[in-house]
Amino acid sequence: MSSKETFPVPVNMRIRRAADAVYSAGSEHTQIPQLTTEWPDLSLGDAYAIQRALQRVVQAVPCKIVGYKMGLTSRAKMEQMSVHEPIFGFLTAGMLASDGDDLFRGDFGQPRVEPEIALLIDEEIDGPTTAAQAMRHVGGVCAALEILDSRYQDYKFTLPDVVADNASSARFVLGNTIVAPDRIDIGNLGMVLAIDGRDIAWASSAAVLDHPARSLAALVNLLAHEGRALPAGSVVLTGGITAAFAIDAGQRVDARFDGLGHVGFAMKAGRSDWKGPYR
Ligand code: OOG
Ligand code: MG
Repeated sequence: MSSKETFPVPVNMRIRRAADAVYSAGSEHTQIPQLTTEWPDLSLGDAYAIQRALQRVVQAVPCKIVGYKMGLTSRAKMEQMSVHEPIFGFLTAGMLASDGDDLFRGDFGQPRVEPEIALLIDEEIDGPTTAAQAMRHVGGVCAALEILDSRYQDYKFTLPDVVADNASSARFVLGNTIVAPDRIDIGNLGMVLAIDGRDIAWASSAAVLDHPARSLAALVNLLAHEGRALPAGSVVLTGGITAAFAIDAGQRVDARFDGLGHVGFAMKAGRSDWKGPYR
């Protein structure tokens, strides 16, 4: 986007350009100014239109969409980012990592990590729905760590900025223990997050909208608002239980959840051949 233009740029073109800007920043691990500096009246509706345009660009790569995530669903996260409304973004095959994988600092711009409950969706869910109805479509629950990497300078954004940037999504690591939802009460699971073997945060999954199932229902209802259903086979990240923590090369991150076991990764120095979140 250029501020030198003297004629009004049609909104569709602005949406397309904004999607290209966040796509390039994500692919090149660079940071851009917030979209709202040049587009101060960017609405939440426009921001989700940018995210959908980004999703179309990503699918054309082609890169597979493997699920969705909710963000800003806990008070800890809302206060940390000064954004007080839950949002969603999409998850790609390129973002997925396994428990124990090594990640590389040079593959990210400004990485932060947060512990989450992940839900594995067995059957399509079409909204509107309630938390209890939505949970009937969940086949499994597992522990997760999300690695966020805002494409905005100094990791600062407004609500529409972060929505347009696909909710800062970069990578996520799933734990290997998958538990059937009727075998565990995900409403109040204790969790400890450790960096380099030192416990740095403790929380209950109840921090996520009082119950992570409510986060799933909120996602389904937000998608329904756009005329979309949550596909069978989706992974859903329900949102950070604690604030997010910056991570650097040489650090190791581990989370332990009641009933869901452990999930962790090491952040190594250097770069890998990882192609970024959109490949
Ligand atoms: C925005 C993404 C928030 C969560 O779980 O709250 C999010 C950010 O904090 O960069 O993923
Ligand atoms: Mg998150």
